[in-house]
Amino acid sequence: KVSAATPIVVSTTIVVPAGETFNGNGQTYVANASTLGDGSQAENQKPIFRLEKNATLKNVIIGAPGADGVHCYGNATISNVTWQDVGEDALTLKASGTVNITGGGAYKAYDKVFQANASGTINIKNFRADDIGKLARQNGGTSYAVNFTLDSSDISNVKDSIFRTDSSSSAAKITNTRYHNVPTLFKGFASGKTSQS
Ligand code: DGU
Ligand code: CA
Ligand code: CA
Ligand code: CA
Repeated sequence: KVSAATPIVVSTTIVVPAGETFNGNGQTYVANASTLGDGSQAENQKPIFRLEKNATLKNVIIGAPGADGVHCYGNATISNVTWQDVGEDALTLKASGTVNITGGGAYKAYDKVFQANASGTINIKNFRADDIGKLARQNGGTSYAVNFTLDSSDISNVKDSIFRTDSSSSAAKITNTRYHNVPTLFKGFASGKTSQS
């Protein structure tokens, strides 16, 4: 009988320094619920990973509890990262920059998967998401510009929308993506700021 590898329990946020790469080699990381957060919808949980500017996170599985997932302070590369059971949210852009998310997936997100709390760009490619509230959300009531793109992905069982903003300067573009049970692609964007092909 093949048994799953024991998850690594993270009690203190793992910091990936500026410009460096953290390769999880396919291992599963979970939060210590009592120090980082239980992965509920309670705010102010801590991230399992904190990426400083131009850091890369790759080949990581984030299990439950997922706490506040991954925080990115500026540009980041996220490659083959799977959130098996998203906690409060999966990844937050905390300081302006471009986040390129390629491969991997996100599952069981009661509300948001990706959260933009600063201006910038969030590019999502070759991604799978299922059983989520929203794929990406710009922080409610903010007016800075966020550019969202989604390409070559497969998104299913969404409660709200794929991309949501309250900012008239933000934009979103979806290409080459399949959906199943997705009620709305874009919410809150100004006319002319969205496209789908
Ligand atoms: O509205 O700012 O959900 O980063 C209240 C908060 C909220 C954020 C966000 C996040 O928008 O906490 O998780
Ligand atoms: Ca939140
Ligand atoms: Ca969840
Ligand atoms: Ca959060």
